[in-house]
Amino acid sequence: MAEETVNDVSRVENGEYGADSIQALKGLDPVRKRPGMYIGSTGESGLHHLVYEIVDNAVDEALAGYCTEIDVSILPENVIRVIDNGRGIPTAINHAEGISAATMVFTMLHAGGKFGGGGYKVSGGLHGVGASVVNALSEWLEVEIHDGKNVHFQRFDRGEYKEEIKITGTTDHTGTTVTFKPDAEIFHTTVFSYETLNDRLREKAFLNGGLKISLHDLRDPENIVEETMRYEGGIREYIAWLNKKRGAEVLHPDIIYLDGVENGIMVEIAFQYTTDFNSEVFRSFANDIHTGEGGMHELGFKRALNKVVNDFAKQEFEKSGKNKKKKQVKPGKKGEEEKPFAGYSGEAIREAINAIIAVKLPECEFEGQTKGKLGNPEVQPAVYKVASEKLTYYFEEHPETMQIIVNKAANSQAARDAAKKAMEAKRKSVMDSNGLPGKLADCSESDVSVTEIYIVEGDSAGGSAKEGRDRRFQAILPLWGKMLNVEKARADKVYNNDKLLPIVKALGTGIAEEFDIEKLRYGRVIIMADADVDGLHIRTLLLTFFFRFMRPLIEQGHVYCAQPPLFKVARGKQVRYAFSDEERDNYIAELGADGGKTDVQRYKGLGEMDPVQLWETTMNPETRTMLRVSVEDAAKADEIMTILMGDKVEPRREFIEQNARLAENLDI
Ligand code: TTJ
Repeated sequence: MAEETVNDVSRVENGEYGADSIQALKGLDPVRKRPGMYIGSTGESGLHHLVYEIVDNAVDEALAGYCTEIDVSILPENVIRVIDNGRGIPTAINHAEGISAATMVFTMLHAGGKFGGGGYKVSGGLHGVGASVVNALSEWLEVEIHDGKNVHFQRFDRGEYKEEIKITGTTDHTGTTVTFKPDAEIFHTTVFSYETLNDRLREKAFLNGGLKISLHDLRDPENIVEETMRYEGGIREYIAWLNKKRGAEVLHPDIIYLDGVENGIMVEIAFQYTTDFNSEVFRSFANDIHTGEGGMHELGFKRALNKVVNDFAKQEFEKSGKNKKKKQVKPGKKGEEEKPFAGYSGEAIREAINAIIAVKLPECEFEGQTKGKLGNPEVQPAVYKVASEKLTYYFEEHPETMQIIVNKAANSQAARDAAKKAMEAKRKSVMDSNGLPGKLADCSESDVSVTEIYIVEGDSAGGSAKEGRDRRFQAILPLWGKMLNVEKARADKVYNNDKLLPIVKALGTGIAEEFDIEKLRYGRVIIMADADVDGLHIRTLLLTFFFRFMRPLIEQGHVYCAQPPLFKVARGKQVRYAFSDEERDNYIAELGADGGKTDVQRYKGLGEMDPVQLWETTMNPETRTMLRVSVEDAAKADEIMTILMGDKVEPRREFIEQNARLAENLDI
């Protein structure tokens, strides 16, 4: 660092930069050196993050009550422009620093948080690093501020400015416009995806009900794409939208909405049950950041839901119990005392729920593998209190909805109890003497820190995998038979399914309520399927199955997808394996650089590879690439499954039309 400062000074002495730019450079240099530390990655996700970072500042202004519209445009050359109608970033000189507050926002790390004081901020969250980071990572950035009187303007190049902020005109309104071009020296790609921005901005619009957010793709003047999103009903409308998108049938007409502020924590919950089985959809957010791994807010709501539903169920039970006794008591038939109501399990109560939980708090702590879990302990009791009080009140006001939900829980509990019985009966009959499936080629190690199981579709691929593997730590389980549609299946059906049962048995963990991660027999569970549509289908089914019946397996990062190559490019003894068309072309160019002929083979399926090739390309830990499956990937698979397998034709058709590129889009 010291060295760099000296360099900066010398450049100034050469007259290249003014004193102010030194300040900016010193502050933002680390951002350009290690961008990943600030925005997660320099790939597509990091690129899009720049937009959210800027938009979040405007959302904060909306949360403070001063901004009603945010307008985002993708301009030609992938320049982004964000306009809000807030108060405008203050332009006056900040006396501590001696420069304009607006300049500080764009040149000092974390300077953003110092303004506006108090309230709930969505910026400053997970990667909420502020506008200065966006500035540092942009080839150029311009800010224009309307304060109701004057227009203020400043320009930055890679975070540095040559001119102070200046007045360029007059104005009769207030607001902030930020325009920037992400730096191609930093990002692997600078091409924005309209879909990605649209998804995220829609989420923001739902999470901040009433706020109008529009997105315009103006890159091609011949083909302008745009959408304005404004949801007066906030997360209530989000539930309705999600249900419609999945084609889910609802169990009761009303979307239940609970909100309140407790201990400075703003809590909002919306939920509705569907007629599905085995689905439980929770989408939670903390300060507008999606918490894919859940956390304290989800726990608080689940506890409240358990308590309130069981309280009402107990009341019902006691009422009907008394009635029964009056009618049925016959002389001489004593000892028929009813057992006290034991309560339904959380899983039974949550079956088929579709819920959104959004909290806003002064400072979030994110934990977990992907930093997607809300850790603040004070959030759980706050959500519990708001949810249990408001839900009790809601059920008192809407006894018909309460009745439907209590009945659903009762049915669900009965099905689960039946499943448990079916499982116990099956346990003994189907398995080998050692309790393992007959087709499993087990490994010799038993230490889960090294063991892996490959779940392989097809007997021929299974054969190659068995021969090619390292049998010390790699087990192979070929799949056969008809795959079960997991969508409508309850746990008892899983235990009667020829294809899924061997997986359950091989993993050793049991499923659903019985699931016990301690019993897991392999540290890595690897799905190995062909790189074609059938393979995608199998993968989607298996992920849906894991998502529904063994979710902790995914949450704790045990599930992977193997990545078999698509092509073999050979020139004599030189062989390269390519995982994409682009890679194939590169290898053809490389091996055929002298004009010689290369031989290209396309693998249609895993079965076409011999054991040695399969080992080298897909199974050898030294050379293979595998994708770890995140809960989000699995949730996506689950959503797709619901749409593809559900009985609603319309959403399915719509989905297939919209996802002609399904195989490419599915990032699993
Ligand atoms: C701060 O407190 C005084 C009044 O203005 C508050 C403020 O900073 N408002 C504000 C910031 N509105 N909009 C922004 C903003 C908008 C964009 C698009 C980008 C950035 C970095 C800030």
